Amino acid sequence: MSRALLIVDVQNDFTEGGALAVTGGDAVASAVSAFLEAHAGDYGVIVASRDWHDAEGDNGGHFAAQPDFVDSWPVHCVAGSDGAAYDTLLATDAITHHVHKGQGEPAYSMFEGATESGETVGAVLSAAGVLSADVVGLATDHCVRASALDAIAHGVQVRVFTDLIAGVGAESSEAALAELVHAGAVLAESRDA
Ligand code: VGL
Repeated sequence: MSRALLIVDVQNDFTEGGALAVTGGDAVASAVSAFLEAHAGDYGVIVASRDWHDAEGDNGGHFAAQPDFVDSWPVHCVAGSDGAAYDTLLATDAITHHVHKGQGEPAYSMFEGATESGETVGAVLSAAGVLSADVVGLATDHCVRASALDAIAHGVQVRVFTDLIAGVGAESSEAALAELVHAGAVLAESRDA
């Protein structure tokens, strides 16, 4: 029985100065690093995802010249680019599994991606006997939402640390958190960890 920390898309393109910057992204990166310094040892696995889109094509309609910022977006997190790298403020030493997602597809959830050895996040959690997971990262209303919903669907008890997330829109982030609570997630603060 163990606990997982799921760190969603803390990447340069989603933090201040990035192609699809989320306000508060840098603060989340720093706060997750501080949290890891104190709490990495509490977790059996620490899984971090990176959006890793193809440079060619529109990644299943995910990239658009005139994005609506709901279902389509400016070009971001192209595989291997600076924008796709973990934010420079994120301490990555304690991460046990690095997941890439979104090659040719939107893939909001880290459960749609795979580790460097080709495992899904679901397989990683099952193999480690994970029954509960804490979810942090970017963005609340998109990839955090989708990843947390998939964790619940995988049968894991989910806490979302509300001080370690940031969203694209205020209203859509509120709605995402309400949806997560309805689905069974607990909203907590990292100091309660
Ligand atoms: C994300 C918008 C587009 C995210 C990814 O990581 O939340 N948001 N692609």
